[in-house]
Amino acid sequence: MITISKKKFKQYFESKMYSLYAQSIEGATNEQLLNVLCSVIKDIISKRWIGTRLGCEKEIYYFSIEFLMGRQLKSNLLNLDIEDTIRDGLKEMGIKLENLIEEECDPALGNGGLGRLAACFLDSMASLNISGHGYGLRYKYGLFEQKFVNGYQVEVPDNWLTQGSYIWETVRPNKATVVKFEGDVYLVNDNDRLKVIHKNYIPVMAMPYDIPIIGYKNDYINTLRLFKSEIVNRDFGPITANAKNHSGSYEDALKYKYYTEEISQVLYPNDSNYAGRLLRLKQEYFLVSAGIQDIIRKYKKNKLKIIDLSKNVAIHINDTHPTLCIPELMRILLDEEGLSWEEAWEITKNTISYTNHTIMAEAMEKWPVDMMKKLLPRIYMIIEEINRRYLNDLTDKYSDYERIKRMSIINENNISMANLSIVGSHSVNGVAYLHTEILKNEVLNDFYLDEPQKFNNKTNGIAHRRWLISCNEELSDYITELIGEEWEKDTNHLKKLEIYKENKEVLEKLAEIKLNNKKNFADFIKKEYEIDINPNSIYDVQIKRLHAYKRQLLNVLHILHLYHELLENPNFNMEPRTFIFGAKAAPGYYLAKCIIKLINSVANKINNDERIKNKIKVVFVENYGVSLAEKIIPATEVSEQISTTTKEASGTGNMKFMMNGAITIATLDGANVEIHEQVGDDNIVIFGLKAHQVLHYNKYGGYSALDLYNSNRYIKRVVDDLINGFIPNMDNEGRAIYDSLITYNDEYFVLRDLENYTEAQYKINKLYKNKEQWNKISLINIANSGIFSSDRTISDYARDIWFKGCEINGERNKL
Ligand code: 26W
Repeated sequence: MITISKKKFKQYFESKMYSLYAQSIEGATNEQLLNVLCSVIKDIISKRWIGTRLGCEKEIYYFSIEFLMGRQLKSNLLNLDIEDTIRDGLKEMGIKLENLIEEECDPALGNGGLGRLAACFLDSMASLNISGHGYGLRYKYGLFEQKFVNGYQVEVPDNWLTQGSYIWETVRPNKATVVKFEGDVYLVNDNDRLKVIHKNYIPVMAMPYDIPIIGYKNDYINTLRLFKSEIVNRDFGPITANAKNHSGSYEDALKYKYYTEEISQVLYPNDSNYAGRLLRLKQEYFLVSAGIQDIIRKYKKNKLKIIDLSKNVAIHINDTHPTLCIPELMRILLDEEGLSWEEAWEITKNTISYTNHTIMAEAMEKWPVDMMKKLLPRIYMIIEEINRRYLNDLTDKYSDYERIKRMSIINENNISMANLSIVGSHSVNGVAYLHTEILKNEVLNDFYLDEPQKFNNKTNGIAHRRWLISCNEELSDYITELIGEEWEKDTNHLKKLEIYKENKEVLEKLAEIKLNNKKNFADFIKKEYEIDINPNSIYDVQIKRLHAYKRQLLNVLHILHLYHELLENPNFNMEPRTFIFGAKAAPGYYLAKCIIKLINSVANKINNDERIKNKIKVVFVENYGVSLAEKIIPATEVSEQISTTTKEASGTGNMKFMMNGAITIATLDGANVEIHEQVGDDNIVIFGLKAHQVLHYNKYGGYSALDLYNSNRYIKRVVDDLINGFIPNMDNEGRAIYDSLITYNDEYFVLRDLENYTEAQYKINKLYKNKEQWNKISLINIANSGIFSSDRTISDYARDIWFKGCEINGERNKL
């Protein structure tokens, strides 16, 4: 077991202080102290990190263009089980661990759900002793920093590598590879075999930076390898023989430098809107080629036969962004390993598996044929051949030309990355039961009917070590006091908490812990925003990316309704409530930015309106991300999961709130359906259109927002607020939102669900009045949240996808 005595730690710390900064601890900045601490921990784990590599079982490689890792110090100390030793050691040197934890940067290398899920999955794979590694990009700039200026979102570049490097990374120059872009491809006959020559390409070096992924108290350390794009700065021999020769002019050299470095420069801030930018395609191929080459290099070093690749390696693509893994693996197996097409295709399909995270049409990646052909000539040739052979198979089986056209990978000069992902994978999974059913019966029905065996569901999960044990220590310690510590390694044990659901003392203690977390958060809000929130009010929270389908608009229209009710009748019976929002909008998403302005304008008006005596407060926290979520979620009582049913594939915030004892108000969308299944009708508040109703409206129409507006005065009242000046300085934005509802007929049924949502919120208000009942519901949600640990999710992926068919008497076979 990796461990260290307090005495040893202090010695290491002092000597590291001198070696890094040639100064003593006295007078050191928190940044310096943090760097020293992290560097001591890296030393402690380094031997074990290398050790974990040797002689392991099947290697899992998780490709994702986003990893939203959050801060690492606290979770590394937890997983190494040395937190108390380090805290006490630092204390004796006059240093507060909490200050260093707050000092650490929060690498925002992701947009939202998809990126955070990838991070939770890495934590679970390491904690389950699965040799699972991440491949991603080391963006110089992560997701923009959000500032509110006069209620408007303003984006500021996220210059997170202030010190030029990231404390937890280790650069691996000797593992660098070259990725080839553009150029021309020739097929030449080389003694009756076709040889592929790629000439005049632009070589870009992929420099690997490794971050340790430490398992939970199991001495198991995996790797997240992030690639940075650079000029090829050394001779890679034959690999770069046919590269485009540069005239060597300064301009040329500069142009080449920019061409290479811009690739891993910045994360695209779109959360579900395919922009089709050439640079994004370069990013996707750069990640894929660097990763696949790295896998094959390591694989061959282990003297394993390439023909057995799929027995020893599993490659998982996180949505379609890394889908070029399929033609890239084919390229290497064909052009470098000399396998036949059939052999190469069999291996590729059996090695790669794909997860779909959204049904939103605007999120579907469709790359123009010309763009692909010019940037990646060899890859395009292979995609074309994959499609030709696939269409052959289909035309042999089916005569429905329209259907075959829909299933084609290349269509109207666009390459459907979703279709390619399905055709080139042995497994296709959705991220929640309802989502997977919609994929099978609606969005991907053609493929499901053709190859049903590929489709399976893997309901998302969350790393409970970060989202409960680490961010809510008081609750976590009390749970262990009540039911023992087994739950920490197996969250199914949380179910044992149900025996306390009638235990007054336990329920009161839970309420006390929640109140403490609320007070801590109130202090944070006071310090950060000078806003006073009442810890005895209901903390009602909606934190997620700003998107019309997530319906932050429904939430704020309900707040406006309550506001009017209070203005009309100050004794309107409602428990004081604090509405907390956190959300970034993609910079080019105008309607989302209008809704941010609306929420801030409503907050400004309500928070300064004496007449309502603080019965309602609205707080929009700036720059929402992982670290803020870790502060807000433990203090939350009402979890807002109000997306238009069928639109939210799963959601994972919903699971984090449940595990921290919040009560969910939800539509039966995504994983809300499975949360409802776990807790039952009495322990969640459900409202809104059901999936079949939304699907029916979308197919056959019949919804008129205008009719609702004209027939319901409450709806009319709050919709008119958007344009009648009731909310100050909301001119264009109010009009734009009004038009999205009335003129463009409310695509996400906000007005259709408003009345039902208001009733549901009234039910929450009533439930809250009965403290004991509320606390009982809170306990039942915690007790039934075990299934939503990403350890369960990853066990499902391992059993059904990655290790499928390589069990020996139930045990995963060791290589
Ligand atoms: C091409 C632009 C783009 C970028 C990101 C398109 C789509 C995405 C992601 C797939 C969007 C995303 O994060 N989806 C979310 O994935 C979560 C993890 O599975 C789910 O819980 C959320 O419901 C889903 O919206």
